[in-house]
Amino acid sequence: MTVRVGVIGAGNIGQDHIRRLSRVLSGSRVVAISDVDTARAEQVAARLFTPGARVHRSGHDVIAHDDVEAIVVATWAPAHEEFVLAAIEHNKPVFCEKPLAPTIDACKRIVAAEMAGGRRLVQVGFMRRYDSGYRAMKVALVAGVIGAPLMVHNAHRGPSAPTTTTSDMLITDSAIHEIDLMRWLLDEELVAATVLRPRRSSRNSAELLNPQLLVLESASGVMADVEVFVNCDYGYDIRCELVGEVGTVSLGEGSDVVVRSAGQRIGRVPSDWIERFERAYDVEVQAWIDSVAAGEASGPNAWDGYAATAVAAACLESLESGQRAPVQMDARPSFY
Ligand code: ISE
Repeated sequence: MTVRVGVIGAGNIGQDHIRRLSRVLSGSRVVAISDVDTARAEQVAARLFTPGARVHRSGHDVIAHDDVEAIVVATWAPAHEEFVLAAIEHNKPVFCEKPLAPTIDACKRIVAAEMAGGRRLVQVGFMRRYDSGYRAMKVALVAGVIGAPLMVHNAHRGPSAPTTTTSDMLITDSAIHEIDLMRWLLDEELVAATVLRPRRSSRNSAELLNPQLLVLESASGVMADVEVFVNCDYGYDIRCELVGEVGTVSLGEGSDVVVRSAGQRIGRVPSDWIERFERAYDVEVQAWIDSVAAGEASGPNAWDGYAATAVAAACLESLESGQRAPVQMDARPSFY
């Protein structure tokens, strides 16, 4: 069976998903594309990825089209809600890039609409759950190899940030990954957050609070720190070390080969997340396609999207106040 997919948003990640849905994965075909910039959507469609894909003027036309069975939402975050809600209204499975939505209220509206429809339709693009390194860490933790978890040290560094980056986005766009991962890895909720402001990098505007240091607390008392540093210049560097009572488990360094030569040991630092998590994205989107074909939702769901945004909201509160902020989160409904 081939799942006919409509993609809304043809920027970097949208294009990358169109490429993988058309050329890399099995069981999918992109039949419709839209973007706020229709000319860009047309260029992307013409660039051999998607012979025959129709370009629509609006994402709503993509969702409504009879030929489209499943939707990918890869627009900027504030537009996620309207398209995810429309997909639910049309009873079509939807893969939504992270964050599910930037505000708690928007996430709650999505959760309420999905529950009212009675069918799980939403998968959120937390691709790191599909990364072989993070998965191996979870396997080691669950197997008891390091004992009970106590602390997690994370770093989320990128080489440069667009001028449109705001201080809040270090949390809502970047650290949202670690927020989701900590919930998934530790298999418990995060209950409080503190955000510290180290000295600002002189390489960005004076308004941008970069880097930031987050401390997330889990219900059982595990503390996870997250360094978010979005213009470190040297590459895209993601780290995670989980400290348990009798051992630690860490992510590998993210390069496939290490060259030893002339007295040096050299490995590549990826240039961006598309390179670093290429395989995780492939596994993630293939799992989504397979779940659509099977008619059974899987992967991070709308509730996970809501929970991550609720923790991000506590981080934003702490960034503003300088105080520790408790996470306000509803009880998880049995639907999830
Ligand atoms: C970006 O939006 C992403 O989604 C990347 O995964 C993340 O690492 C980066 O920091 C964000 O800006």
